[in-house]
Amino acid sequence: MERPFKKINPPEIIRRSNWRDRFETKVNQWITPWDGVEPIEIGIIGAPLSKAAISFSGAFGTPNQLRLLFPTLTTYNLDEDIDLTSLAVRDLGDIPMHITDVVQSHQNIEDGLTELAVEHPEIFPMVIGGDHSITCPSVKAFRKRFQGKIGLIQFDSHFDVRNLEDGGPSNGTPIRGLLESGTLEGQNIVQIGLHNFTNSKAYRDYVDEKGITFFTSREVHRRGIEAIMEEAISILSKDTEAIYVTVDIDVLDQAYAPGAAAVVAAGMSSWDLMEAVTILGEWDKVRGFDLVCVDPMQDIRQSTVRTAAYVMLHFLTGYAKRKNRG
Ligand SMILES: [Mn+2]
Repeated sequence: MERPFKKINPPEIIRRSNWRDRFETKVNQWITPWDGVEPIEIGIIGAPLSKAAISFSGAFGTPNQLRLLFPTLTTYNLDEDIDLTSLAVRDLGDIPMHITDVVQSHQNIEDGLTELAVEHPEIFPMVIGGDHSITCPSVKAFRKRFQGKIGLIQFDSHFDVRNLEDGGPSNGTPIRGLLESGTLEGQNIVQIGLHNFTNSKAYRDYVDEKGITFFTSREVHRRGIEAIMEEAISILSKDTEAIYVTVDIDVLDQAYAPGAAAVVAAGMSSWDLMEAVTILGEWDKVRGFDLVCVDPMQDIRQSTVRTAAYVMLHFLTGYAKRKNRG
Protein backbone atom coordinates (compact mmCIF):
# COMPACT_ATOMS: atom_id res chain seq x y z
CA MET A 1 0.00 0.00 0.00
CA GLU A 2 1.30 3.41 -0.95
CA ARG A 3 1.57 5.93 1.88
CA PRO A 4 -1.16 8.59 1.60
CA PHE A 5 1.13 11.36 2.96
CA LYS A 6 4.77 12.37 2.89
CA LYS A 7 4.67 14.19 6.22
CA ILE A 8 2.33 11.96 8.23
CA ASN A 9 3.49 8.43 9.14
CA PRO A 10 1.03 5.51 9.06
CA PRO A 11 -0.54 4.62 12.45
CA GLU A 12 2.02 3.09 14.81
CA ILE A 13 -0.56 0.70 16.33
CA ILE A 14 -3.43 -1.06 14.57
CA ARG A 15 -5.64 -2.79 17.13
CA ARG A 16 -7.42 -5.81 15.72
CA SER A 17 -9.74 -8.13 17.64
CA ASN A 18 -10.37 -11.71 16.63
CA TRP A 19 -13.80 -12.14 18.21
CA ARG A 20 -16.83 -10.27 16.95
CA ASP A 21 -20.52 -10.16 17.80
CA ARG A 22 -22.25 -10.07 14.41
CA PHE A 23 -24.73 -7.48 15.73
CA GLU A 24 -22.20 -5.02 17.12
CA THR A 25 -19.34 -2.89 15.78
CA LYS A 26 -16.43 -1.83 17.96
CA VAL A 27 -14.61 1.44 17.36
CA ASN A 28 -11.42 -0.34 16.19
CA GLN A 29 -13.47 -2.13 13.51
CA TRP A 30 -14.75 1.22 12.27
CA ILE A 31 -11.76 3.59 12.65
CA THR A 32 -9.23 1.66 10.56
CA PRO A 33 -6.10 3.04 8.84
CA TRP A 34 -6.87 5.10 5.75
CA ASP A 35 -5.76 3.69 2.39
CA GLY A 36 -5.51 7.15 0.79
CA VAL A 37 -8.20 6.27 -1.77
CA GLU A 38 -11.54 5.74 -0.01
CA PRO A 39 -13.53 9.00 0.28
CA ILE A 40 -13.65 9.92 3.97
CA GLU A 41 -15.12 12.70 6.09
CA ILE A 42 -12.90 12.80 9.17
CA GLY A 43 -9.23 11.92 9.62
CA ILE A 44 -7.62 11.24 12.99
CA ILE A 45 -4.01 12.42 13.20
CA GLY A 46 -1.71 11.79 16.17
CA ALA A 47 0.63 14.57 17.32
CA PRO A 48 2.64 12.64 19.91
CA LEU A 49 4.64 15.51 21.42
CA SER A 50 4.87 16.21 25.14
CA LYS A 51 8.42 17.50 25.50
CA ALA A 52 6.87 20.99 25.47
CA ALA A 53 4.91 20.35 28.70
CA ILE A 54 6.03 22.58 31.59
CA SER A 55 5.77 19.70 34.05
CA PHE A 56 6.78 16.24 32.84
CA SER A 57 4.03 14.66 30.76
CA GLY A 58 3.58 11.31 29.06
CA ALA A 59 0.95 12.79 26.72
CA PHE A 60 3.02 11.65 23.72
CA GLY A 61 1.51 8.20 24.41
CA THR A 62 -2.15 9.23 24.02
CA PRO A 63 -2.71 8.47 20.30
CA ASN A 64 -1.52 4.88 20.78
CA GLN A 65 -3.35 4.43 24.10
CA LEU A 66 -6.58 5.56 22.45
CA ARG A 67 -6.05 3.05 19.64
CA LEU A 68 -5.54 0.31 22.23
CA LEU A 69 -8.81 1.27 23.92
CA PHE A 70 -10.92 1.32 20.74
CA PRO A 71 -11.95 -2.39 20.97
CA THR A 72 -13.66 -1.68 24.33
CA LEU A 73 -16.15 0.82 22.87
CA THR A 74 -19.03 0.35 20.43
CA THR A 75 -20.01 2.78 17.68
CA TYR A 76 -23.62 3.21 18.88
CA ASN A 77 -24.84 6.32 20.73
CA LEU A 78 -27.87 5.16 22.68
CA ASP A 79 -29.15 8.62 23.71
CA GLU A 80 -29.19 9.89 20.14
CA ASP A 81 -29.96 6.52 18.48
CA ILE A 82 -27.09 7.14 16.06
CA ASP A 83 -24.57 4.57 14.87
CA LEU A 84 -21.34 6.37 14.04
CA THR A 85 -20.48 3.90 11.28
CA SER A 86 -22.61 6.20 9.07
CA LEU A 87 -19.59 8.55 9.20
CA ALA A 88 -16.37 7.67 7.38
CA VAL A 89 -13.71 8.25 10.04
CA ARG A 90 -10.24 6.78 9.46
CA ASP A 91 -6.86 6.81 11.19
CA LEU A 92 -4.39 8.85 9.12
CA GLY A 93 -1.45 8.06 11.40
CA ASP A 94 1.04 10.14 13.35
CA ILE A 95 3.14 13.20 12.65
CA PRO A 96 6.82 12.36 13.19
CA MET A 97 8.46 14.28 16.04
CA HIS A 98 12.05 15.40 16.40
CA ILE A 99 13.71 13.68 19.35
CA THR A 100 14.95 16.83 21.08
CA ASP A 101 13.81 19.89 19.13
CA VAL A 102 10.37 21.24 20.15
CA VAL A 103 10.37 24.03 17.56
CA GLN A 104 11.18 21.53 14.79
CA SER A 105 8.41 19.23 16.07
CA HIS A 106 5.96 22.14 15.89
CA GLN A 107 7.10 22.77 12.32
CA ASN A 108 6.48 19.08 11.52
CA ILE A 109 2.92 19.42 12.90
CA GLU A 110 2.23 22.53 10.82
CA ASP A 111 3.77 20.89 7.71
CA GLY A 112 1.91 17.58 8.14
CA LEU A 113 -1.45 19.26 8.70
CA THR A 114 -0.79 21.69 5.84
CA GLU A 115 -0.12 18.74 3.54
CA LEU A 116 -3.48 17.28 4.63
CA ALA A 117 -5.24 20.65 4.11
CA VAL A 118 -3.77 21.08 0.61
CA GLU A 119 -4.07 17.50 -0.65
CA HIS A 120 -7.40 16.68 1.01
CA PRO A 121 -9.24 19.86 2.07
CA GLU A 122 -12.45 17.80 2.31
CA ILE A 123 -11.10 15.81 5.29
CA PHE A 124 -11.98 17.25 8.71
CA PRO A 125 -8.84 17.11 10.91
CA MET A 126 -9.24 15.53 14.37
CA VAL A 127 -5.84 15.94 15.99
CA ILE A 128 -4.86 13.95 19.08
CA GLY A 129 -2.03 15.32 21.26
CA GLY A 130 0.34 15.43 22.77
CA ASP A 131 0.44 18.44 25.06
CA HIS A 132 -1.35 21.73 24.42
CA SER A 133 1.63 23.25 22.59
CA ILE A 134 0.51 21.30 19.47
CA THR A 135 -2.55 23.54 19.11
CA CYS A 136 -0.44 26.49 17.95
CA PRO A 137 1.02 24.78 14.82
CA SER A 138 -2.24 22.88 14.25
CA VAL A 139 -4.31 26.10 14.11
CA LYS A 140 -1.64 27.76 11.92
CA ALA A 141 -2.18 24.94 9.38
CA PHE A 142 -5.98 25.13 9.87
CA ARG A 143 -5.87 28.88 9.09
CA LYS A 144 -4.59 28.11 5.56
CA ARG A 145 -7.82 26.28 4.70
CA PHE A 146 -9.88 29.51 4.73
CA GLN A 147 -10.02 32.97 3.18
CA GLY A 148 -11.93 34.64 6.02
CA LYS A 149 -11.22 34.91 9.74
CA ILE A 150 -11.19 31.86 11.96
CA GLY A 151 -12.31 31.50 15.56
CA LEU A 152 -11.34 29.20 18.41
CA ILE A 153 -13.26 27.65 21.27
CA GLN A 154 -11.10 26.23 24.03
CA PHE A 155 -11.98 24.03 27.00
CA ASP A 156 -9.25 24.50 29.57
CA SER A 157 -8.66 25.39 33.20
CA HIS A 158 -5.84 27.68 32.01
CA PHE A 159 -5.73 30.70 29.66
CA ASP A 160 -2.56 29.31 27.99
CA VAL A 161 -1.29 32.82 27.22
CA ARG A 162 2.00 32.63 29.13
CA ASN A 163 4.80 34.89 27.90
CA LEU A 164 7.15 33.35 25.35
CA GLU A 165 10.32 34.66 27.02
CA ASP A 166 10.36 32.30 30.02
CA GLY A 167 11.24 29.15 28.13
CA GLY A 168 8.45 28.80 25.56
CA PRO A 169 6.90 27.69 23.33
CA SER A 170 5.22 25.29 25.78
CA ASN A 171 1.82 23.83 26.67
CA GLY A 172 1.23 27.14 28.51
CA THR A 173 1.67 29.35 25.42
CA PRO A 174 -0.45 28.11 22.46
CA ILE A 175 -3.05 30.93 22.58
CA ARG A 176 -0.34 33.58 23.05
CA GLY A 177 1.47 32.15 20.02
CA LEU A 178 -1.70 32.26 17.90
CA LEU A 179 -2.46 35.87 18.90
CA GLU A 180 1.09 37.15 18.42
CA SER A 181 1.47 35.46 15.03
CA GLY A 182 -1.76 37.11 13.87
CA THR A 183 -3.40 33.72 13.28
CA LEU A 184 -6.32 34.58 15.58
CA GLU A 185 -7.92 37.74 16.97
CA GLY A 186 -8.97 37.87 20.62
CA GLN A 187 -12.61 38.71 19.88
CA ASN A 188 -12.85 35.41 17.99
CA ILE A 189 -11.68 33.31 20.94
CA VAL A 190 -13.92 31.85 23.66
CA GLN A 191 -12.42 29.94 26.59
CA ILE A 192 -14.59 27.72 28.81
CA GLY A 193 -13.79 26.13 32.19
CA LEU A 194 -11.17 28.60 33.42
CA HIS A 195 -10.30 27.96 37.01
CA ASN A 196 -9.23 29.48 40.30
CA PHE A 197 -5.64 29.06 41.47
CA THR A 198 -4.46 27.91 38.05
CA ASN A 199 -3.94 31.37 36.50
CA SER A 200 -2.61 34.83 37.38
CA LYS A 201 -3.95 38.38 37.38
CA ALA A 202 -1.42 39.42 34.72
CA TYR A 203 -2.68 36.81 32.27
CA ARG A 204 -6.33 37.63 33.00
CA ASP A 205 -5.51 41.27 32.17
CA TYR A 206 -3.80 40.16 28.93
CA VAL A 207 -6.88 38.10 27.96
CA ASP A 208 -9.20 41.06 28.74
CA GLU A 209 -6.99 43.43 26.77
CA LYS A 210 -7.10 41.12 23.72
CA GLY A 211 -10.91 40.92 23.86
CA ILE A 212 -11.07 37.18 24.58
CA THR A 213 -14.33 35.94 26.19
CA PHE A 214 -13.96 33.45 29.00
CA PHE A 215 -16.33 31.49 31.23
CA THR A 216 -15.06 29.95 34.47
CA SER A 217 -15.72 26.44 35.69
CA ARG A 218 -17.95 27.98 38.38
CA GLU A 219 -20.03 29.82 35.78
CA VAL A 220 -20.54 26.53 33.90
CA HIS A 221 -21.64 24.91 37.15
CA ARG A 222 -24.06 27.71 38.09
CA ARG A 223 -25.50 28.74 34.69
CA GLY A 224 -25.48 25.34 32.97
CA ILE A 225 -23.46 24.32 29.93
CA GLU A 226 -26.29 24.83 27.38
CA ALA A 227 -26.61 28.54 28.21
CA ILE A 228 -22.83 29.00 28.06
CA MET A 229 -22.61 27.23 24.70
CA GLU A 230 -25.41 29.34 23.27
CA GLU A 231 -23.56 32.51 24.26
CA ALA A 232 -20.21 31.17 22.99
CA ILE A 233 -21.69 30.26 19.60
CA SER A 234 -23.37 33.65 19.28
CA ILE A 235 -20.04 35.44 19.97
CA LEU A 236 -18.06 33.27 17.55
CA SER A 237 -20.68 33.42 14.77
CA LYS A 238 -20.27 37.15 14.23
CA ASP A 239 -17.03 37.52 12.35
CA THR A 240 -15.70 34.08 11.42
CA GLU A 241 -15.70 31.71 8.49
CA ALA A 242 -14.67 28.63 10.47
CA ILE A 243 -14.12 27.51 14.07
CA TYR A 244 -11.45 25.26 15.60
CA VAL A 245 -12.27 23.42 18.84
CA THR A 246 -9.51 22.57 21.30
CA VAL A 247 -10.13 20.41 24.38
CA ASP A 248 -7.53 20.35 27.17
CA ILE A 249 -8.61 17.45 29.36
CA ASP A 250 -7.47 19.46 32.44
CA VAL A 251 -10.76 21.36 32.12
CA LEU A 252 -12.30 18.38 33.94
CA ASP A 253 -12.37 17.81 37.66
CA GLN A 254 -9.63 15.55 39.00
CA ALA A 255 -12.29 12.90 39.74
CA TYR A 256 -13.06 12.62 36.02
CA ALA A 257 -9.55 13.12 34.67
CA PRO A 258 -6.96 11.83 37.17
CA GLY A 259 -4.55 11.44 34.27
CA ALA A 260 -4.71 15.08 33.17
CA ALA A 261 -1.22 16.52 32.95
CA ALA A 262 -2.38 19.24 35.39
CA VAL A 263 -5.21 18.10 37.68
CA VAL A 264 -7.70 20.52 39.28
CA ALA A 265 -10.33 20.29 42.01
CA ALA A 266 -13.90 21.48 41.29
CA GLY A 267 -13.36 21.43 37.55
CA MET A 268 -16.04 20.76 34.96
CA SER A 269 -17.92 17.48 34.93
CA SER A 270 -17.61 14.88 32.17
CA TRP A 271 -21.28 15.34 31.31
CA ASP A 272 -20.92 19.07 30.71
CA LEU A 273 -17.97 18.44 28.40
CA MET A 274 -19.83 15.68 26.48
CA GLU A 275 -22.85 17.98 26.00
CA ALA A 276 -20.60 20.83 24.87
CA VAL A 277 -18.67 18.83 22.27
CA THR A 278 -21.88 17.23 20.94
CA ILE A 279 -23.30 20.73 20.38
CA LEU A 280 -20.07 21.81 18.65
CA GLY A 281 -19.94 18.69 16.48
CA GLU A 282 -23.35 19.67 15.18
CA TRP A 283 -22.35 23.26 14.34
CA ASP A 284 -21.53 23.66 10.61
CA LYS A 285 -18.83 26.27 11.24
CA VAL A 286 -16.70 23.88 13.30
CA ARG A 287 -14.09 22.54 10.85
CA GLY A 288 -11.22 21.35 13.06
CA PHE A 289 -10.74 19.72 16.46
CA ASP A 290 -8.00 18.70 18.84
CA LEU A 291 -7.76 16.98 22.21
CA VAL A 292 -4.67 17.38 24.40
CA CYS A 293 -2.88 16.93 27.71
CA VAL A 294 -4.02 13.42 28.60
CA ASP A 295 -1.09 11.73 30.37
CA PRO A 296 -1.54 7.94 30.17
CA MET A 297 1.44 7.50 32.53
CA GLN A 298 -0.50 9.19 35.38
CA ASP A 299 -3.78 7.53 34.56
CA ILE A 300 -5.84 5.14 36.70
CA ARG A 301 -7.47 2.19 34.90
CA GLN A 302 -7.18 4.18 31.63
CA SER A 303 -10.01 6.37 32.95
CA THR A 304 -8.71 9.61 31.46
CA VAL A 305 -7.86 8.01 28.12
CA ARG A 306 -11.38 6.53 28.16
CA THR A 307 -12.88 9.95 28.89
CA ALA A 308 -10.87 11.32 25.96
CA ALA A 309 -12.30 8.57 23.72
CA TYR A 310 -15.82 9.51 24.87
CA VAL A 311 -15.12 13.18 24.09
CA MET A 312 -14.12 12.15 20.54
CA LEU A 313 -17.17 9.90 20.11
CA HIS A 314 -19.59 12.56 21.41
CA PHE A 315 -18.10 15.18 19.10
CA LEU A 316 -18.49 12.70 16.22
CA THR A 317 -22.11 12.09 17.28
CA GLY A 318 -22.74 15.82 16.87
CA TYR A 319 -21.00 15.67 13.48
CA ALA A 320 -23.29 12.78 12.42
CA LYS A 321 -26.31 14.89 13.44
CA ARG A 322 -24.95 17.77 11.32
CA LYS A 323 -24.62 15.42 8.35
CA ASN A 324 -28.06 13.84 8.83
CA ARG A 325 -29.64 17.28 8.99
CA GLY A 326 -28.03 17.98 5.58
MN1 LIG B 1 -4.16 24.01 28.05
